[in-house]
Amino acid sequence: MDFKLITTDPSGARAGVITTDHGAIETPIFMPVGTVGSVKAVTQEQLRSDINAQIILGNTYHLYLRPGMDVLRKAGGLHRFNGWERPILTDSGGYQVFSLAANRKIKEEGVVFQSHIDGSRHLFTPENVMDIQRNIGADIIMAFDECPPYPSEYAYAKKSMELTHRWLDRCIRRLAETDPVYGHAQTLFPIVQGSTYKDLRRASAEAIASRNCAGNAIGGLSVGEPENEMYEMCGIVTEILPAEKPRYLMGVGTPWNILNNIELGIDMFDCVMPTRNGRNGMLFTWDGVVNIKNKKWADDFSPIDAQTPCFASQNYTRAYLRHLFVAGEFLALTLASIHNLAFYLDLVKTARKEILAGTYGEWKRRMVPQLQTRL
Ligand code: PRF
Repeated sequence: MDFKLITTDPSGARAGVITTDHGAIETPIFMPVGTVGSVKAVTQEQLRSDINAQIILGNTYHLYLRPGMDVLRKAGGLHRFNGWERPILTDSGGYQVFSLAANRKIKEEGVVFQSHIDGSRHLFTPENVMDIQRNIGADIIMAFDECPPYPSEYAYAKKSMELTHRWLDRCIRRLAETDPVYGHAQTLFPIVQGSTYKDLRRASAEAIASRNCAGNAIGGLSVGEPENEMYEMCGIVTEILPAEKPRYLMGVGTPWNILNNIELGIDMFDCVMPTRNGRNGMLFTWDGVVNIKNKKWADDFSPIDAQTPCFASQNYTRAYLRHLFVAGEFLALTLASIHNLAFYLDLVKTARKEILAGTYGEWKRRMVPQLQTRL
């Protein structure tokens, strides 16, 4: 993997290009979440041509439990299995195992947990999570970390962060001892933790930077803390992480969260919000947030969002989409997901243009209140 930082705007926002063996990614970028290897309700063709996704996410935790490593190996890896030929990033399970699994026990060795699907018992260690991600075959793979809940006591947050750092060294060692299964390169991103404590965030960012990996991630944010604390922690960390490497803020967030964090020097984002909230009738547009189930849209024959350059956004009316939701039609889930993802991709693409023009800060200050409007 290679990262070229093209420019840093006066505001601090960055534009760059990540190159992987499955193609290039223009940053800042939003990565649609395909937890089980599928971006819910959306086909690969729609992801490519309507949404213009450049990279999608998969989850180690889910893919390991189902379909399992045997099927993924036989398929030739996730790219072959789901037919997505562009880059893929897999999260390590270091978040899902804490948010989804039952009866989990954290030990130095790893995490013992019970599957949320059938209750079966499993052990994740830094070593086997690297092996699993080798078998899935994503281009970018994440270190095995612990994401402490918010709020966490200082002492717990510190112990947890130190464990994440020890686990990182075991991830790095395991990757050095093993080869990619499918021929293409796989790049490890370590994850900064430290909860909402400034000194821990600084210590973690320094520890992560010292491992000299090709890209770095920030975890443990957007877990219930106030937004201003997320921005404060993110700002502390991006000042320490090396400028010449991509920075990925995990699981964030709303359109305005993304714009504010881009200004803090973040290059990559993922979040279930455009798809999950979309399936619930929440639409993100350039004019603000729409609850499409609301009666007020019943006879609104304007496009979902005339400004988002996607077929669904421009050719389906708010009235029709509301009708589909009210009638419980499956197409509602697909159109809402396509629109929201196309909007998120258009948002970061437009941000990139503003960064390249050197006008990002001013543009962002205008856009944030507009995007937050409840229509
Ligand atoms: N760690 C990992 N994945 C994550 C997170 C984390 O802290 C978050 C936190 N927002 C989302 N996804 N491994």
